[in-house]
Amino acid sequence: MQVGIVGKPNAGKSTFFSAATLTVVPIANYPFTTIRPNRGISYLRTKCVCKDLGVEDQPRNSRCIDGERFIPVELVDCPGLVPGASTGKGLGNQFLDDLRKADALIHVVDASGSTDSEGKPVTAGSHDPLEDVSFLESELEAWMYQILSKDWDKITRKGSLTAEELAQSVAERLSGLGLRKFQVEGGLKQAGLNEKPSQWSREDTMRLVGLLRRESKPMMLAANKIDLPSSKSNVPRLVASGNLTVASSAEAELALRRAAEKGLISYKPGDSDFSPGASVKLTSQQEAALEMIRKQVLSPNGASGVQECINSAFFKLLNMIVVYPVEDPERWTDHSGNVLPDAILVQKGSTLKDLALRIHSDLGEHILYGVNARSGMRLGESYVLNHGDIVNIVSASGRK
Ligand SMILES: Nc1nc2c(ncn2[C@@H]2O[C@H](COP(=O)(O)OP(=O)(O)O)[C@@H](O)[C@H]2O)c(=O)[nH]1
Ligand SMILES: [Mg+2]
Repeated sequence: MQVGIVGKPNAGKSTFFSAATLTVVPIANYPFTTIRPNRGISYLRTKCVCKDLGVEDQPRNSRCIDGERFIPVELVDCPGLVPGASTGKGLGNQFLDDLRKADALIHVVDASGSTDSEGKPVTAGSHDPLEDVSFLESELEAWMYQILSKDWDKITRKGSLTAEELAQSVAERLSGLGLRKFQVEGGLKQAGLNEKPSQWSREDTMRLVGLLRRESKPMMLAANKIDLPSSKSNVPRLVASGNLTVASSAEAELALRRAAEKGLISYKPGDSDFSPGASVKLTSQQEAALEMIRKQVLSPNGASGVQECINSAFFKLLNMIVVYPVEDPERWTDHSGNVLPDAILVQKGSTLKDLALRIHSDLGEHILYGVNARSGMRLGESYVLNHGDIVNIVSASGRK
């Protein structure tokens, strides 16, 4: 699963991306935070089950700091989207390529209204960030409409199609966006469209496209630059737009992570405050800058918001949960004795067998049953996993 950072130029996308991928706590499996210039590893933060169990864990695929589990996820910093993009303006193949691969989007919005619709600086508060929201949605939809309507007459010429055939042709056209046939069928039903596409109006098609956009690219807002005073009145307006919205200051988060990296402060991404570093003494200038972040961002907002955006994208937009597979259900370890070695992200609704297949195809194909490692209860292969489950999978090809 991959989350794309989108928005107009100068909204703070790259700052957000740099902050979110600056690893204060690198883990062995991911020595590089940047995979390619615009692709990087960020971390989800979730309360680790080690505290519940009262054990000291030895994570392998993730990190645990003070009982908080940090699980690697992929982020993509997409090029800025400007008005007219769907007709070719400033919209390179790079953008489409990045967008295609993203499973969900974080739209970084300049909530301070200090940049116009193309990202050029204007007087703070003079641009309405709500415009950027509807604008990006309609650009994406215009682009999807174009893809869909290419050779559309080939479909419509046939006159009446079966529901199946129609969903198939629409899904084929939009397959690059990761849309599946059943999702298109749902969209057609919800849009109340019949099997005679020749009778559809442009509004009909656009309604369908709107539904399919939400389905294939669920999006949330990072109401960014909340350290600037003109953001104050805009954040509630962005929340009221109905989109999942998290207020953020990417710049503050970047400064905090850099300070933590240098040992100047003790701070974990997502913390509501920082404390002095163990050894290094701050200059008065550094102290003043950090105090400003505390006063303008952390105190009023509860956190910088960047970590909450990453968490919301995976937990809320993509409906992921975290489960902990173990090989020894009594000691919660892998075969080398590491306690709670792996924290794995799966989609809500996944079964034990889905998890087994994720770990290894062999394990999934030969699964016999599972064990809930907290209760010792046996679980069937169709058991639906819950967030925080610790499970042992028993297969005919050996225990895992
Ligand atoms: N005040 C403030 N400025 C920010 C914030 N995030 C980014 N910026 C500034 O906005 C400008 C554009 O940022 P950048 O990340 O390059 O935007 P992009 O074009 O969307 O990638 C830079 O000058 C950043 O320092 C923030 O949270 N607060
Ligand atoms: Mg950028």
